[in-house]
Amino acid sequence: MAWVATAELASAVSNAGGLGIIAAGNLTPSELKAEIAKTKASTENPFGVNLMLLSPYIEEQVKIVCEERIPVVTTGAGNPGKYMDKLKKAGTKVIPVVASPGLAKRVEKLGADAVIAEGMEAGGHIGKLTTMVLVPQTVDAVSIPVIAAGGIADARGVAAAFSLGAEGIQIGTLFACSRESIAHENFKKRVLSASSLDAVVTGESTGHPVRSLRNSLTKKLLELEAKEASFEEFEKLAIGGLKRAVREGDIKTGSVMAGQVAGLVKEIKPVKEIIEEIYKGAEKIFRNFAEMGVEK
Ligand code: TUI
Repeated sequence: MAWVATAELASAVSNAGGLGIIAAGNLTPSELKAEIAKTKASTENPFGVNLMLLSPYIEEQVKIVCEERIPVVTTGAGNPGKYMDKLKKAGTKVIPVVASPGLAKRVEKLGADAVIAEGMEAGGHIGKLTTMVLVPQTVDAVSIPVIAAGGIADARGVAAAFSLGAEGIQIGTLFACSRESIAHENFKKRVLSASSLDAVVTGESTGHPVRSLRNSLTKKLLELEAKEASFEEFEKLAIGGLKRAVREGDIKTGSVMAGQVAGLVKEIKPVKEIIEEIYKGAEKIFRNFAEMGVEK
């Protein structure tokens, strides 16, 4: 979650018993180093870094996570094969985000320690499959642990993910709206007021589909796509959109990236409360299943 998953959010998640993740996004090497230092100062627990493989600074970012001995790296928006050896040699566990069981198989062969199977319910850059079909097919395709993502914002989603064979879950949209998230208040309010149908997909025709909340930007982008406008014209509108929404609070012309679970997010809560509530709720669901004689 570029511009959202900062030291503040990552350390809050790690302090509350999750594995907080800093989004390297398009951060410059010095900005990433500063974010890692800030997180180290705010938690004694492990945390990870997400590398967005289309970043112009990706080579330097890989070098930094190796030097800083970051224990877990997740990757997004591509195949991390090229960086796998370097990361593994530094002792880093590599967990690529995959959008298909086929890519999960390929990264397992390359040495991935686990995969995050992210369904197209998720916000931001997405694949084509839903969590419901992607997770069990990925579980069947690989021997490494599968972490489910996309469409999870409460205990029911967690229980569903574990029922599909996942061994962990990743949460985005809900944490973006947590108290500790530094996302602009306008961004959080927009997510809170959204219904699930507001999370629309643009960029399908450019090969980089992105899910974000309906606004004047998505309207213009969809119009351009319908007109088969050039990639350059499309990019001109989209570029810098996430930062505009998240940091400047421009939720009209900015890109309010959020998943379909936006419709489930109703309140801004501290991270600790979110994690405790989800954990207790999932335990209760599985206790009920056990009492009914249903084995997981
Ligand atoms: O990466 C994300 N979410 C993102 S990245 C991002 S920045 C961006 N903006 C516009 C276009 C492209 C990037 C905003 N949100 N989530 C993880 C994720 N990875 N979701 C889907 C994928 C993915 C998709 C296809 C990973 C691999 C893949 O296949 C690549 C291949 O080589 O087969």
